[in-house]
Amino acid sequence: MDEIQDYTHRIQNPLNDGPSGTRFLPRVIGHFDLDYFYAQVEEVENPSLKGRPVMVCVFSGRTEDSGVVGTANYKARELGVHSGMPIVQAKKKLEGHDPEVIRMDHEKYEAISNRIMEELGQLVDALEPTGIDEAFFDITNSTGGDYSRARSSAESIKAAIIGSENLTCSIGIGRSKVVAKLGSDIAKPGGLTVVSPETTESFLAPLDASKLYGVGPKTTSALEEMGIRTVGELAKTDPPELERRFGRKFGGYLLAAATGTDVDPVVAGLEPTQFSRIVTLKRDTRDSREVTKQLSAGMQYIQDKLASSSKSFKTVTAIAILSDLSTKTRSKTFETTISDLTLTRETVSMLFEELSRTTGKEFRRAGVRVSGLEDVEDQTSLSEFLRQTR
Ligand code: DCP
Ligand code: CA
Ligand code: CA
Repeated sequence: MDEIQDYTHRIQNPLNDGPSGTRFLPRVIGHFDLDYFYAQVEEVENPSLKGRPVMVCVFSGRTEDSGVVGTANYKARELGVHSGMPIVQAKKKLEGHDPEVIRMDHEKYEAISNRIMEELGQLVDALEPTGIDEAFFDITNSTGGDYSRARSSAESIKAAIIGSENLTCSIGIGRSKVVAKLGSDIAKPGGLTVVSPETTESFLAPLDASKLYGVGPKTTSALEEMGIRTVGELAKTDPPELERRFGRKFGGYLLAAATGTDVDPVVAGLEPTQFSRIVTLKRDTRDSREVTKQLSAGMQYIQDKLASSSKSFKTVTAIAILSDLSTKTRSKTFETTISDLTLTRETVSMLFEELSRTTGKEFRRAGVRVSGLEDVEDQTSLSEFLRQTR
């Protein structure tokens, strides 16, 4: 029972009431993140790629090689390639190493992601996806708050994903979301970090504060100005000092994060992977300007969805439903994420123009979809924190 005594921020768990009616369990929170996700998917699909540097790229289409690397396998990373690097530069790094350059296929990765989330949801008490290849989960009840059972549980999850999709992931287990997330980061690739309640403080202290969930570049430099670099230093800072600089809510969160006592719960629910809107046109037409105009309200709706969920997108798709009711789509994937759909009006219009040209038919209905959703930077889905401050 030592672990329970050691845990200062106890969460009452009504589903786990003991005979006396109340029982406190140390929370067991996990975070899982798939290893080099898009590139690993490509390796699984084509095993001959294993051992070779692989990068999955977004081509902008301007010149043959213009665009950026979305992700790369570890072989390519060892040679200096990273996400966001221009393709031309990455190719130079891999010269003479027999690289494989693959075009990003969002829909394929999303389908795999959806299957994995579905499966994981069955293995944990609550699952909260936070991106295409990661999720928080709660296993307090199913482990009875026991950290050695939590370790077996995490191992079963890893085995399940290998069994069904042949993909490896990294998992962190701890008493809070922040600890769990740090654990999975450190475990990459393929590992498992279990931080028991009693080792939490010593685990956190030496880490860079910038590694904390929700601490982006802006917060990091503000902390540096205050002379705070490590999580241990942050943990020892006077609460009023943090509150003055960051406000009561975020200041309080930072301190909790640094001590592994952030109480943000795992909120079950599927993270949206796309937003879309389809309208029936006033009359059948192939005029792309007219179609885009009639989609204005739909685009505004998607814009509002993006804003309220703090999401940006990578891919925009024009959807055309022809008079014979067949559906045709045309997409564009951008090099960087975009948070304002209205800025892509021209692109949407251009995609409809292409659809009009290639189908040679009139559209009855038309729609827009944004996908490849990501959290807007510095606003990671600390769901509780954001809900309160928005
Ligand atoms: N991604 C992207 N562009 C970026 C970053 C990521 O397209 N700038 C995509 C490709 C990644 C996926 O999102 O495979 C998941 O992102 P991660 O940050 O989790 O990175 P990886 O899974 O690729 O690598 P790691 O093993 O470090 O988690
Ligand atoms: Ca990943
Ligand atoms: Ca990730």
